[in-house]
Amino acid sequence: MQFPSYVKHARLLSWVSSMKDLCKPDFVYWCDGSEEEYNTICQSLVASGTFIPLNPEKRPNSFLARSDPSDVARVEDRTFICSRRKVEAGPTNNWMDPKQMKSILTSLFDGCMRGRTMYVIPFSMGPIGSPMSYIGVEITDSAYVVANMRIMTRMGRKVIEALGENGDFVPAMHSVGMPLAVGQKDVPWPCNKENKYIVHFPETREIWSYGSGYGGNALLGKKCFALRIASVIARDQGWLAEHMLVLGVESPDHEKTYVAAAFPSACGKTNFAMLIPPKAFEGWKVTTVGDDIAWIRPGKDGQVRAINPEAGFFGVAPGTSAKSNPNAMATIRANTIFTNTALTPDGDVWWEGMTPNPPEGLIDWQGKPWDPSSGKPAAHPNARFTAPLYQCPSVDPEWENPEGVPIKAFIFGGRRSTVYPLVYQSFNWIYGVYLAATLGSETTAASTSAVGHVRRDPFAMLPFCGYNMASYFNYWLRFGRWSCNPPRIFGVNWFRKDKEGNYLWPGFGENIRVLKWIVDRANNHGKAVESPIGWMPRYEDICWDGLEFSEEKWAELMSVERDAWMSEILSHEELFMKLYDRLPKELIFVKELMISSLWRAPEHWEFAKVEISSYDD
Ligand code: TSX
Ligand code: MN
Repeated sequence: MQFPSYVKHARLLSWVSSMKDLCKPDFVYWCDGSEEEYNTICQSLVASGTFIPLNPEKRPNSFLARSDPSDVARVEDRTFICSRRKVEAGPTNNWMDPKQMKSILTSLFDGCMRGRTMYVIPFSMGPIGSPMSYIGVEITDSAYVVANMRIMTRMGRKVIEALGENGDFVPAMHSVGMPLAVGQKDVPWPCNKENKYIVHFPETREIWSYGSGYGGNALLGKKCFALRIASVIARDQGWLAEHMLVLGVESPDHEKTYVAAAFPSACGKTNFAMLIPPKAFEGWKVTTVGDDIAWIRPGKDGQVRAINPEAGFFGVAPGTSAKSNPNAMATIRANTIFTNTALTPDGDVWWEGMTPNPPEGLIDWQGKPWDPSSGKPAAHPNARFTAPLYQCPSVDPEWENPEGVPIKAFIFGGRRSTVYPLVYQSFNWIYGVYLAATLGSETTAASTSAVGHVRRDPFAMLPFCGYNMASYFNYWLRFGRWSCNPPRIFGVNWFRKDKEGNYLWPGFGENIRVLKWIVDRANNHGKAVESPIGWMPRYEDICWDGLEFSEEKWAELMSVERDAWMSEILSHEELFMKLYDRLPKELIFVKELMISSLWRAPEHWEFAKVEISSYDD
């Protein structure tokens, strides 16, 4: 079998050749990344029944894929960090000895591509040639993966050229784990129902994924490379690979400020990345650099800069609507792959939350006529769209700047119906690391555990950190010391409720009011008062143009209750206990200082009562 003559990279050629010998595919195909190739791949997916072409009038050049019902999400219990020492993976990751894992994988991959084509996908995370970018090569037996990788990354021959003869790349092996015997008919969504492995070797910087064709399990540039492997490379090289969106805020006088924000799942991260300010905020604009991952490093001038390593959105469809996120709806108007949404009779897609009422005659995500009275959703709750980033109306003009964009603030937010105020600024970097390390979010119906239970998700990185989480906290503390003017750190909570269970804050576009205060603070000209947990905006520090919101409601939304915080801090301690052996001492000290601040402040801290004399000494 002949490899393309334009590939001159000896290590790449020998790796592909040895993987071909191991997996024993019928064919090997090197992806060139061209549009013709994309069209050919999509047509072959239509022919195999994996893709359903959507109505070109409604959704040009777009397709619907239905996965196997057993292969609908990332599999965290099958995700492994295989460092030589278990302590390097830490208590929050699954671990196995790398030699033992390699031997399991070698036998699983032996002959796993029989009857299939092995695709070689060279891809760049970040703009090709940027000093902040990294190259990977994914080998896969899934044409669905090829089509998605073409949208999500810069892919193909131009990456091979950037790699040259000696460039560094991360090898990423993927198989759906379903070889075909001679004459055996394929299925639309091949996968392995019994056996799945999502494996990372942080020391040798390799990824091996077996048995799943879905999302982060199979599109290896995203969570596996850009977060788990990149977090290790970043630690070794002095930068950060974070689970963060990046957005720009432009004021009416054209002051542009970029921020990066981390949220656990089901907090509306993509909606925030594409926020449209309300009418009263005319002249204000939010622009989108990325909605999921940020690679961040201190520039030569000490200014922290970020790139989005991705080139597309792999977004959760349910809940996305013209009301919640018009920019996302415009982004997915064409050239989009939908996975596990419902299908309308006129060949378009639909999901829960897209319109108030479902259209009639829907076909559900499993391809069956949908019965609205069944109580089952028409689209899978984790249904996705894959769409190019440049199609987003709010795309930032600098989104492909090879130097990245300057980051002035880090924002961390969770879904918390109680305890946490709408917004606060940490006193300093160390308090900010505490805030991020103790990030938590209430589970929603979309998750598997009890609704309303707080799950800790430090830095929104719990499933995505490729090394010991406590070492990661320590690394963040060190990172702050290198930067002479590190980004300011903020906490936000769009989801606080009143005693009747109503959301106190309107959220969505109105979040620009919070964002304005944050960028004002980050640029050193916003006002705030000191609360027991950090700096906070008073009612008069927020711009209320075009929104009726009472001072009383603000006091409730922003209150800091001693008792609630005491039990909250106990729950932080639970996390700290789990990470005890490497936990940075700074986090213990901040915890103690917060307890003492809460005791010295009024039991129910709110702005109306903030006077120095009211502090109980
Ligand atoms: O995405 C959300 N954001 C961020 C938007 C920029 N959501 C959806 C989360 C599900 C993934 C929100 N939901 C937000 C929010 O700020 N806030 C809420 C809670 C909420 C829901 C409905 C209303 C208000 C708040 N409705 C009315 O007030 C009418
Ligand atoms: Mn994510």
